Amino acid sequence: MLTLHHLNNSRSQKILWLLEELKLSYELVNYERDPQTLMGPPALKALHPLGKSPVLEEDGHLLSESGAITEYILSRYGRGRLAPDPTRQDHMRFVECMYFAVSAGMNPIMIKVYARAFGLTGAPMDVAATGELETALSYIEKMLGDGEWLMGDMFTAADIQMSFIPELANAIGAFKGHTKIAAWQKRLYARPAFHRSIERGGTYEFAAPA
Ligand SMILES: N[C@@H](CCC(=O)N[C@@H](CS)C(=O)NCC(=O)O)C(=O)O
Repeated sequence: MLTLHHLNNSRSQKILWLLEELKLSYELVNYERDPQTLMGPPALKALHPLGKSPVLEEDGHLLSESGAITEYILSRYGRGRLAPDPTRQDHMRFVECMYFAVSAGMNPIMIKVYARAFGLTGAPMDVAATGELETALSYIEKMLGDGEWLMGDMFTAADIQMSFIPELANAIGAFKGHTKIAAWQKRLYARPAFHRSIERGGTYEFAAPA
């Protein structure tokens, strides 16, 4: 049995959504952010040395890192769903998206979050991160092109993973004018599995089309 250790208003929502898209059976353990500090509770640190969510548990084994969890779920339970076949040319882009979503796409956001937390808004590193974030968002916009999803007409786990970037960019006031991303978000939030993930996990405040 799979168990997802889920923190409210976090990227753990993507895993919940993925589990719902694949219609897998799983248990959910909910953790709440501290309303003042927004940090996860001590129970998350007691669960795993990194103290972050998501954590996936299966038969007593723990897996952290949303990208790794997504890859594990797809390879173990996906049966070819939500990913282009590796022999297809666009599999290359799929893999790129999966890594971009947790690295180059997220890095400038985290720099800006820390800059704000430590009173460094407007400092050179914050300004540089603003530029990098704009580049990342423009790249997502370019990948979407005139397609419905990142892989054109095929909805994949890359759409789920990547959706967190504009959500967070919006949450820190750094999203404006990317109309293709905004239209894509509307399609994402219309998916029944997304709604099931909200019903199961509770409020998800980042789900606001920018
Ligand atoms: N690289 C990790 C990052 C995990 C992470 O930072 N999770 C945040 C929520 S989005 C968290 O648990 N924050 C609570 C805390 O730091 O106390 C992943 O992709 O899973």
